[in-house]
Amino acid sequence: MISFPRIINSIPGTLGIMSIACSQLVNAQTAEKPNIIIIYADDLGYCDVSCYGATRISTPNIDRLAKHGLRFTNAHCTSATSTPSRYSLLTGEYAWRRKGTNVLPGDASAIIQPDRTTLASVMKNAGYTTGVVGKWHLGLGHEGGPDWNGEIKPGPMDLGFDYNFIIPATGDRVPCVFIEDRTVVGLDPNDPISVSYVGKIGTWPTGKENPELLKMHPSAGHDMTIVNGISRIGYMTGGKSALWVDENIADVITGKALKFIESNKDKPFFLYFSTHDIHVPRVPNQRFTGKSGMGPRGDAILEFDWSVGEIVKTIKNLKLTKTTIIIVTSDNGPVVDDGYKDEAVEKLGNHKPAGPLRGGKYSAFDGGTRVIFIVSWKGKIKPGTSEALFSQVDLMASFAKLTGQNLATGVGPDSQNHLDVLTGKSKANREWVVEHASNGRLSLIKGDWKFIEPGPGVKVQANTNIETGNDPLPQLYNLNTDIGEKTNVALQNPLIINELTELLQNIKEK
Ligand code: NG6
Ligand code: CA
Repeated sequence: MISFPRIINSIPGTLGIMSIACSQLVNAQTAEKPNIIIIYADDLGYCDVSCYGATRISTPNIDRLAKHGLRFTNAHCTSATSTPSRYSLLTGEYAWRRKGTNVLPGDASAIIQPDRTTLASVMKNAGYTTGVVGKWHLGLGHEGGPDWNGEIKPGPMDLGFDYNFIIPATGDRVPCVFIEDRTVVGLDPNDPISVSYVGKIGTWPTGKENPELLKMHPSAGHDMTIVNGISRIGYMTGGKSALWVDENIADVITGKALKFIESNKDKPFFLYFSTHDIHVPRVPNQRFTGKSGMGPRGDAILEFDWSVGEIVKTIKNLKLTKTTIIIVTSDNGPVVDDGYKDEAVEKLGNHKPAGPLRGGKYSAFDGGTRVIFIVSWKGKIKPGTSEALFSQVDLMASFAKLTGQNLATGVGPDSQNHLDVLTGKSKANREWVVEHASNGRLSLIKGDWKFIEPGPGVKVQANTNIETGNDPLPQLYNLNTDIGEKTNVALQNPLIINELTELLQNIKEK
């Protein structure tokens, strides 16, 4: 068993054998090396868990973690959808600075190149064993996409992860297979996989042609190849022995995460555990079916809470509680109907996934990007609530600092070190954060103010029924008195509009 605190020397030179990415880091002396686990939910709303105010649903494991840790009320992912938020988390750069970083199809090539320093390579450089388990959604392979039947490269292992067990894109996008290290898990070479996002390939039925075969029907899109009775986005054929079973995804990936923790318990590890819950299609294990009374969306929240509980229990059993930082957060805000008729709308009742916030996933309003954010580190982080402004983009610089490293110039360009805010030692948070809506619109939060840049577009997204935040005029809200962004006070505050417009422009041009 490891004694606490663990101190490891990062000696430049002896680490010279490590990847090119590491040469972009400046190693510093001695530092503390707690294990770090980021549990990254998918589409979980600000008030989808009971410690953030949900009353119809109970999430005891997340609540317990919050009770013993620091619960942030003003923490943000960088974008209102998955790919860009994950891009920022791993690169320390706002995704809107780069083309091609919006929601990716399942056959996209890698959007982070192997020469980039990532959150994982920063941790690896500090001597950590690094792993990613769960949803990836950052593309794989060279231009033209991954070779599903061969070696899948570049992938997480080329971006600083020693281990990966991933869902290539999303649960609702083909191919519906897991990848471990560089190959598709359980693939029979005599039954190769073909994937297309252009047109139908092979003979497998589609939701459009054979709706009678479906166990869950789409409400929008999602009418292409049927896998396990659910039609998806994209077409695939082959790889029958490798197909995942939706009901078992949480069990499988939680199991892999636990195994990674157990195998690395004696040395510092970094685990990015990125769950499929509570994204569509929502098909939780039968243990959770009907348990929330809110249909599959609520049941998926219970399943997510279970996954969190398994991680916490394992850390406790291994006596690693005092040497492990656990973060629980989400890639973007909530959506109720996200393209399947899964009773989420009908059974929502008075549950408000975004609580007092306006909008949700995809939106420029805070419902899109203000997320649950809980940090626990027993003995090091004082339990409580933090109202500090915090952004996921800062984890890279903050963990570099924690492990005694400075990021070289140009690395993680938008990531700032706010370790003391993260650990509750300081309230001196970053001055502003930028939020990015799915249509590309940017917002800026500075102090009490939230500014949404003007632009065209519909006010309400057709299928999801979510308010986009689009307005041809600038919007300004005082989040301190109006967290629901109900009263636009732009006209009354022309000087603030000017200041924030200019600041946002400067940030864009940085
Ligand atoms: C949308 C999908 C939605 C979801 C989203 C990405 C339709 C109608 N909607 O295009 O179901 O997959 O993309 O979600 O196809 S995310 O959380 O991965 O960003
Ligand atoms: Ca998401």
